[in-house]
Amino acid sequence: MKLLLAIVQDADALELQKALIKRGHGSTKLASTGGFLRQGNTTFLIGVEDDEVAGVQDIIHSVCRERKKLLAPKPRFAELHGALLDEPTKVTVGGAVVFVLDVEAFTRL
Ligand code: 2BA
Repeated sequence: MKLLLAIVQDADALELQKALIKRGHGSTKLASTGGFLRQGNTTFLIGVEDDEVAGVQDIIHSVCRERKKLLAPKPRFAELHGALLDEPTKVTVGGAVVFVLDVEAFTRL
C-alpha cells in the first residue's frame, strides 16, 4: 500500500476531491501553507493500493492546473521612507506536488 501526499492549489481542491470520490478513492483534505509563498494551499492524504498509484496521479494531473501567483516584495527599510516599492514577482505554481510513501500498516481501530 502507498500513501500519496498531494499538495495542490486551493482552487483545484474541490474538483480533485469530487474526482477522487467519483473513482472510489478515499482521501483526507488538510489546509496547509506553502513555505515559499506563505499562501494557503491544500494537502490531500490518499491511501491506495500499489497498482492504483498511477491512476490517482493521472486524476491529480488532469484536475490540477499550473497558475501564476504573485510574490509580494518583502518590506524593506526604504519603504518606511516612501521610496518606490519593488514590483511583485510572478511565480509559477503547480499543478501539484506529489510524494508517494510506503505504508507499513493500515488499520481501523
Ligand atoms: P510554496 O512553498 O509556497 O511554493 C510555491 C511556488 O514557489 C512553487 O511551486 C515554486 O514554483 C516556487 N518556489 C518554491 N520555492 C522556491 C525557491 N526557493 N525559489 C524560487 N521559487 C520557489 P510548486 O513547486 O508547484 O510548489 C507548490 C507547493 O508545494 C509549495 O508552495 C509547497 O507548499 C509544496 N512543496 C513544494 N516542494 C515541496 C517540498 N520539497 N517539500 C514539501 N512541500 C513542497
